This record gives sequence, C-alpha cells and structure tokens, in this order.
Amino acid sequence: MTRPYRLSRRGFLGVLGGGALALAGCGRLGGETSGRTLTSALPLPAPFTGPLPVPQVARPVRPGHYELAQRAAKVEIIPGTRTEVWGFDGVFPGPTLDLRRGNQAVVRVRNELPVPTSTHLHGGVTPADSDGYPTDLVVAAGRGFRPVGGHHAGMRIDPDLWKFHPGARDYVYPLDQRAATLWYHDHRMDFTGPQVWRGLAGFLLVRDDEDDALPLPKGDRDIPLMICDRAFDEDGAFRYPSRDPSLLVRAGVDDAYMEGVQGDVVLVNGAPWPELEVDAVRYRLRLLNASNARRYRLELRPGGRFVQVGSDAGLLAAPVEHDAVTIAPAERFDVVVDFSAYPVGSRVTLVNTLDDGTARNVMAFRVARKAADDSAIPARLSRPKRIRRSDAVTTRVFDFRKSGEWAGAWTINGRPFTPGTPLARPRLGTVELWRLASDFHHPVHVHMAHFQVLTRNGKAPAATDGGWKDTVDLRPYEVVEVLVRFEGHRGRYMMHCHNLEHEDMAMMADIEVV
Ligand SMILES: [Cu+2]
Repeated sequence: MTRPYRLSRRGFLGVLGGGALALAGCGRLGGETSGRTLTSALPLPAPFTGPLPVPQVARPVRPGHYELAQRAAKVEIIPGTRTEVWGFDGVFPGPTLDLRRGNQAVVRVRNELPVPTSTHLHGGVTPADSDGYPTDLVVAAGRGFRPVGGHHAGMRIDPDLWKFHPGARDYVYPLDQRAATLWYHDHRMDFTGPQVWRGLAGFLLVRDDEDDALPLPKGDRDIPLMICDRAFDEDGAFRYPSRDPSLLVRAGVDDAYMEGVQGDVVLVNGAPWPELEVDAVRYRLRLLNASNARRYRLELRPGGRFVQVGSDAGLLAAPVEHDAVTIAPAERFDVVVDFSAYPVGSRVTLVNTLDDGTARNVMAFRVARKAADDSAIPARLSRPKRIRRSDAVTTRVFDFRKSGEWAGAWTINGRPFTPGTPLARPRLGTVELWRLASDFHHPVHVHMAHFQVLTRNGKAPAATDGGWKDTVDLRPYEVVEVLVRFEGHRGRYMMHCHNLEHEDMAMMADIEVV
C-alpha cells in the first residue's frame, strides 16, 4: 500500500491501538514527539530509588589494543526481574573506551550473538573500512548468514558490499581529532534499532592536552550520562515491536511504530531513573541521547542552568548558558552544572519537559555535602576552526521524508538506501553547504565529516546548535543549512537519519569522499 506523501496527523497524535499501546504527549506536546511509546507490562520502580551506574573503563589487552565481546547476559534493570541484554562484554552500556587524541586504538570486536553486527564509532574520523558500514558484518564463529531481503528485497545488492568477518574483526581508530564525547554502537543493515535497543552501545571519550589544560571539573566530577528509553515485558525482557523477533529474516517494526519506538522507562547508564549523590560543587556531565527515537528537552528542577562547554565534536569556543537543552537521538552536550547553587540535602532532578508521562523524569542528583571546588569555567575554551558560507565549493539539497513512491520507506531525496550508489561525492579537503529539509523530526547524522549549523529556516541557528557537530535535529517542515568539512579520509561513508526506526526503514545514503 502506498503511503501518503505527507505524514498524516496520525503520525503526531496517533490512533490508540488496543492493549498496551499508548501515545506519549498527546495534545499539548504532540508536535514534539518523534515516535510512538511502547508501554511496559510490569510494575515500574519509583524514580530515584537506585544509584547511577558509571560504566567501567575498558583496559587495553596491550598498549593501544582493546577487545570487546558482544554477548548476551542477564542483568537486573527493573528490580526483581532479569533482562537479557546484548552488550559489549555483556554489559549495557558497554565499557567506556577512554582514549587520547592521536593515539591509535585497535578495537577487536568479537561477535558471540545469534545475529550479525557492525560497529560504528559515532563522531569518529575513522578510515572507511573501520567505519562500520551496515553490510560490513561480523558473524559469530560457526554461524552462517546470508543477506535476505529485508527492506532491500528486489533492490540491487552489490555482492562487493556485503562482507562477512567470521568470529571477530579489528576496527582501527586513529583518533586524529579533537577531544570529544563519542559513542560506539551497532549499525547493522535493517536491524540497528532492535540491536541498539538490546544494548549494543557504549562511550568512547577522546581526550587531548587542550581539554585537559582547562580547569573544568575532572575525575569523578566528569561523568558520561547515556540517556535512553526502553520498555519491558512482564518477565523483565526488553520489549520492542519487531516484525521478526529473531532479527534474522524480516526487518522492520509493526506499522504502528513506523515513526519511531519510544519506551516508557528512562534509563541513564542502563539504570531506571537513577540518583547520583554529588558534592555541592561543579560537575561536567557528558549528555548523550542514545534513544532510538525519543527527543528530550532537559531542564533542572527546582531550577538551574546548564553551562554548555562542548557539543558533538568537542569544545565550544566559549561557554553558552541554557535553561533547557533539547537533545535529539545521537546528539551530545557537554555541560557543567554547579550544585553549590542548591542547599545541602536537597534533590535536583533532571526532567524531560517534552513528556508528561513516565518519561518526564530522567534522573536526580542528591546534593550530599559541601566540598572544596577548584574547578572553573573559563570564558575562552578553545579556538576551533571557523568556516564561512563563502568557503563552500558546492551546495547540495537533501530532503528527508516519507516517500510516496516506495511503500513503507523513509527516504532521502525520494530514494531509499541504495548501498554502493552515493548521493554525493564530496572532495576531501573541501567544505560544502548542505541544505537539509524534513517532513518530520529527523536527527541527521553524517559519518566522518563534522559540520557547523549555519541557519534554521533562514534564521540564526538555535542556541544549542553551536560548535562542531555530527548530528543535527531537524524538526517538521524545517530547512537547516550546515557547512560540512570533509577532512580525514576518502572512501564510502554515509549520512542518515538517527531515528533508528527511520534508519532501518531506508533513510540512509552513501556519501563517497573522493
Ligand atoms: Cu528520521
């Protein structure tokens, strides 16, 4: 059946299905939601009753070499139940790779899962053969796999594009890039949504001398926060509306979830609505939205400000204060929060004002005690390269929308993902102006190349659009201009929507850097 060219109102306000289906943010907040909420089938814990976990830092097996095994494990996420996660080293989030600029890291990923995987370092300036192309797959030892149709049945599938590494493969990360909060996650063709949902994601922090030299909060006052939503079955299993729960044959989600899958439980570093005990001092919080589809507008209660020091691809030139930070899937915000502004003994909550249900709460901070604070936020943070509109050698337009031609697909310039057929061939060392247009909420991500946001609907960008980025939040019927700098490596990369259900339903394109 051909779907209408424009999304119907159903996309935003929804038709309530039976049973467990419910929509978040009906009415007032409807236009801000970016998917349909799947409701958990078990009693949910009260918020702020468990501690915030901080992922373990991965240890090298020898200098510059790391090994991560993707495997299933049972963990307690909802108290009293066990959830099977598919985690790097069996944990979710995976171990944090804490690395330094210019020190190449080789990460051997061993797949012990029943499905193929591809691991992408999001924000990494990575050679193409280590970038985690969706058909460049690691298959568990002893398991056969051949590409079946999925959404690509009947499409030209170039056999040169499908690679199968038996058991394990090495990903080489030169990390010749500024200090930044990156993350690694699964990127398998057609099945990224369910595989990330099951837990295949972790942080990779790039550090450098410039960042280290700043008096920003450090050590255990510098905390990565992976925020994502999930839903749970009666027995504690992750609930996700896959058409094929084996994730082997049929791609996609139930039609009702075409716009994206949201959960009713907010996890931070894998724990539901956790609480962190803090000293009454400044903390650097590295916010990552690792949700499949959900956007958050983060605010502090009973009030307070985020001082943003970094964006997706590293430090800003100067700090920017925000009362609220809207964070779309895959975006990162490095912010400093000063807890000395709150009385000792008080609780500060991080809330999501785009939701008025259970996904309104995110986490809490318990201000435990006064303490010395030698941190500061300097007025000047970095001198990132600046680029101007006049630097662009080419202008390209990319239109992200649900296609009228191709049933059930999300497309770019009317085309579903066609591996091996690039939508653009930018030249290494150049800057291009890309005009991104959308029909819905589409967090647009470009691999390898970083960009700066130039305009939104012909006007100045949002206060939260600053700095070098790799993901930009397009809102419905918006046109965003970005200046993309192709610096790093030649080869086949991609750009795509980072709403993972849209990504799995073909909203991707090859970009060949020549
Ligand atoms: Cu999208």
